Amino acid sequence: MKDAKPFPVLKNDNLLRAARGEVVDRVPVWVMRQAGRYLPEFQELRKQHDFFTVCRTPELACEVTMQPLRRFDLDASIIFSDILVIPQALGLTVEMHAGVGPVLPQPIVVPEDLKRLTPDGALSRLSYVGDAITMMRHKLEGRVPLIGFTGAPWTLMGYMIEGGGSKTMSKAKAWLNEHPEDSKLFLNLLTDAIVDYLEMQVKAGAQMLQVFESSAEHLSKEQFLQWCVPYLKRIRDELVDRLTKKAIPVVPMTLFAKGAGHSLKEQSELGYDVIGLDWTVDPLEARNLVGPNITLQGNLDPQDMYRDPDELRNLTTEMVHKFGKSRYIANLGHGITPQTPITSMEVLVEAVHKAL
Ligand code: 1CP
Repeated sequence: MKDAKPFPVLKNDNLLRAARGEVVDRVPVWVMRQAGRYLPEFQELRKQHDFFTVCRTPELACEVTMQPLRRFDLDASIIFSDILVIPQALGLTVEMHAGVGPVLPQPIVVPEDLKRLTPDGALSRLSYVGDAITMMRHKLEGRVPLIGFTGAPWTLMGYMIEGGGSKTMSKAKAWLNEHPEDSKLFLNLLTDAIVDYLEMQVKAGAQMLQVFESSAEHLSKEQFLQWCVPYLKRIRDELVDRLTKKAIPVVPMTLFAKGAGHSLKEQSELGYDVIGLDWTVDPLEARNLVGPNITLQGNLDPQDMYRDPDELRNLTTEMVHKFGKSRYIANLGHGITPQTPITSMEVLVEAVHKAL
């Protein structure tokens, strides 16, 4: 992007400072899925446009990314997209069915099906995400940093085998047992695509990256260490290597492995700056396990957003007190759910900022 306009100067960099372990003015807060169905203006826009049309049209993706920032005093934005754009770019059809979620009508059933995937050219089919990121950096006018993201290999493999979301991921888990060599091939293929994709996002202007290993919750500790950790490490190492070789500044990275509180120490050794926690993890125990040099993110139970405002305020304050002001980014322990009252977001954000 030789002739590209420089990006506006960042005014609120508390998120990036927290990620790097620097002093913050206030505890930064953002919310996973902060753009989405709990916002009436999102629902309104979705009536006019199909989900993936929103993802693929930079103006629409930016509009939706901006929606929560107009309402709440958040410290970060996250580009509107979905983890399933990678399976799409690899040649699988992905549909978004109302009330169901993502559906992949021709999933990967047997190892032979891996031949249907089209890694060549996948990155160019994702260029619309880069376009949205670059546009969003300008539209933000430096107000807060912009986070880019990806699904992690095991989580993407799960959706691609199951043909959508699954309560058990049993077909994908059966693959790990029955086709271990092909599982490695599959996970490596996804890892390669992910590294390309994250590099592209950084070049486009992403100031921080989050890797969602949301389906870690279906694996035992042993399986997590075998089927997630090596690929998560490869993503971080290869991305840093590539950016460094090209003299592109490395951005902070967050690993959110839902349900992997059994392996916090192992997660802290993978090179990520930030470890995201779900609500099953105690903040003080997490800090003891990861040590002082990792930033923690999380971890209010999304269900607490349905409590009355005083209770929510108290729970949030208590959480922030437990984590403390240094090396901490406040968030929920998973995505905000569609029926959440708007006022709960206001209470949460204000309580985080006032806690310390
Ligand atoms: O019709 C709609 O509008 C669908 C709702 C929706 C939204 C708002 C989906 C379908 N995806 C999204 C956006 C989205 N997805 C973001 C946007 C940025 C933000 O504001 O945070 C992000 C970060 C994601 C990531 C994502 N998609 C994850 C990882 C995070 C997590 O929640 O664990 C996963 C697992 C998905 C898959 C997915 N996409 C959509 C749904 C409903 C699901 C989950 C389906 C399931 O497993 O049951």
